[in-house]
Amino acid sequence: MSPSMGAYHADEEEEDHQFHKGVKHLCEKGITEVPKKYILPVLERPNAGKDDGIFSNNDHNLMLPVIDFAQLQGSNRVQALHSLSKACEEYGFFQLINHGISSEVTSRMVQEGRKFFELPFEERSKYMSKDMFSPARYGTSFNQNKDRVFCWRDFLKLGCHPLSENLPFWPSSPSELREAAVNYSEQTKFLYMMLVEATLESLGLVGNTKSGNENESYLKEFEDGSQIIVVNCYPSCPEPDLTLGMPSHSDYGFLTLLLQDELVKGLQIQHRGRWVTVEPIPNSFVVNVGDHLEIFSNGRYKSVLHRVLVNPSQSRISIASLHSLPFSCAIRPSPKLINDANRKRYKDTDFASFMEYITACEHKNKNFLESRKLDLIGK
Ligand SMILES: O=C(O)CCC(=O)C(=O)O
Repeated sequence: MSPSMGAYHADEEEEDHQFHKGVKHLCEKGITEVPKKYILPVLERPNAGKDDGIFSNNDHNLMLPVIDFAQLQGSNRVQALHSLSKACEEYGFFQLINHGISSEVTSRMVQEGRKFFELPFEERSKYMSKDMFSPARYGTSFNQNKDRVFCWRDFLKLGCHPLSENLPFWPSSPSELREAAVNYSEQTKFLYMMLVEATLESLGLVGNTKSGNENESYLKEFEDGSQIIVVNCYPSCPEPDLTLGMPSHSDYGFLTLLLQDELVKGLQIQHRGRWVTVEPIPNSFVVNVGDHLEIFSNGRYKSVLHRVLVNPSQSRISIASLHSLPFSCAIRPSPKLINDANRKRYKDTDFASFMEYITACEHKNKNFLESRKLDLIGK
């Protein structure tokens, strides 16, 4: 190799190293165009297929089904459970209003999350780690160890269960982040447990007609389940048509509670073969079915593909609270939902297999879930 070739590779490596520091860092250095590292192949760009009507970008906004949590917990529960069930079957998503978490708790979480990304890079970088199980992890893109093309997102992931073991490792700056995140994680966990109970009831697995012990043992496993809070930061992007904040993916867990930016849209879900933009509703959570719930419900509830667009003039923050069963627990179709007419459609799995899978390959679309499907043809 000639000395100049060596220098060329060293330059490329140095440039690649820069991208691993995150999009915020890149923007702080001042850019007017999207670097090659973030440019998606034409068919994966936000407007691909727009002209032939297959996908839509800005022209199709979607009001997700709305579930009123107050009704779910009140005298209208039966009707609300029916709406929840239909939303999980047809959209895999719904917006939860009247959820009981105060706007002070949610806005403090957003505010402290935003402040974290405003810290000098040296402070943020203390939490950079390749360890997927790290209790606090600052990173960029979707899976920066595997992604060939990077996406326009930085994140802070906080492990929340058990809180006492994770908390000492969370960022100590900004000074109020820990307190805001503790409140937020406790309140979203409580809300999640109420939603789990409703979800299991809508599937006919717990409820008034079951014994107290039966209901309790079901719910105990969920209570001990995993929770990760992800603060997503999408800086404004000079060429938003060339890249994505997050590529098309489904969530691995049971349910995700997402606090969307109330002012800046960006979340798109795949619905009836089109990409549609979710209209934010102030003071609501976007709730979505994850892969584990699709498996647990034996395919009745759908873990739906979604992605995030970026914006030319405004940065965007979202906070996802991802919940599932304990890391060690087997994820399988509930035996009570399987019979001759509804055969088992998914192999048993667990969180460790998911981690192994994403560590070994680029996570794209629903490929983990696809790998768990049983071939029922001719059986
Ligand atoms: O930022 C958003 O609206 C969506 C985030 C998301 O899809 C995720 O955290 O998995």
